[in-house]
Amino acid sequence: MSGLRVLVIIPAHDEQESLPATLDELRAVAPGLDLLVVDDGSRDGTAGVARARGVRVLRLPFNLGVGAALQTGFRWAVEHGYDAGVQFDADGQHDPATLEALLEPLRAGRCDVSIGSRYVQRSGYRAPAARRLGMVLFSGLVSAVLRVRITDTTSGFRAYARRVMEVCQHDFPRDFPDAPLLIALGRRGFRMEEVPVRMRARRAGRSFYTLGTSLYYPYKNLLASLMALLQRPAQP
Ligand SMILES: Nc1nc2c(ncn2[C@@H]2O[C@H](COP(=O)(O)OP(=O)(O)O)[C@@H](O)[C@H]2O)c(=O)[nH]1
Ligand SMILES: [Mg+2]
Repeated sequence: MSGLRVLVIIPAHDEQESLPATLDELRAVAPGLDLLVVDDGSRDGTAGVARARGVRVLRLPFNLGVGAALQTGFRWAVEHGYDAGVQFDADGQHDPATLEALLEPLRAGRCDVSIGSRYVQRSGYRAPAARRLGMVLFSGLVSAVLRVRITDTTSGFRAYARRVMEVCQHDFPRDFPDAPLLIALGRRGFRMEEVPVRMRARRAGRSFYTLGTSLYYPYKNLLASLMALLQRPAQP
């Protein structure tokens, strides 16, 4: 399956500062991959800087959040015949040099979702303390439920096989596509594998994990994870 058609889906919200360098680097390092920017109701020039580079842009009418942006990308990928989709941050945190390693388990047919993890191997990345605590909690929860060790549930660097995107285009957790998404996918029988990656600091702008969201997020995410556990998986 080396001839996999891959779409790199880049959710972007007010990322005009970071996006140009992110797109240029992707083009330089992974020239064979198609790029799609999903502009999530940005108020800045996000769509413009992408289009100026000839990159296709889907614009959501207003801010719907990372999950909806990703789901939009999945739907587009399925409709346009892609075999796999890669979720990739607009802010330059993800290194395109590790894209091939991320895709390898999919190409080899070992799994359906491959997750770029900061914690499989020691890396220079150190998240803020509150976020680290949440990561330990959710990695424990997801690993226990799915009986496969997932160290990085909030990683936004993942590759999804077409069959996963086919399901997710219709059925997708609201808000954060983190632990609840992994639980829902695992319960549908999709196989997951982590690939060690290094992550960098974002180039500019702010993470959507602010003080407010990092206090609110764990409660909401825990509830959403429990919901994902209770829900009967829809048949694909
Ligand atoms: N801040 C924010 N980012 C969004 C939204 N929708 C899509 N994104 C994009 O989703 C990606 C991940 O967000 P980011 O703030 O980098 O999260 P982090 O890497 O987990 O700290 C970035 O490329 C954002 O531009 C949204 O509603 N808010
Ligand atoms: Mg980021």
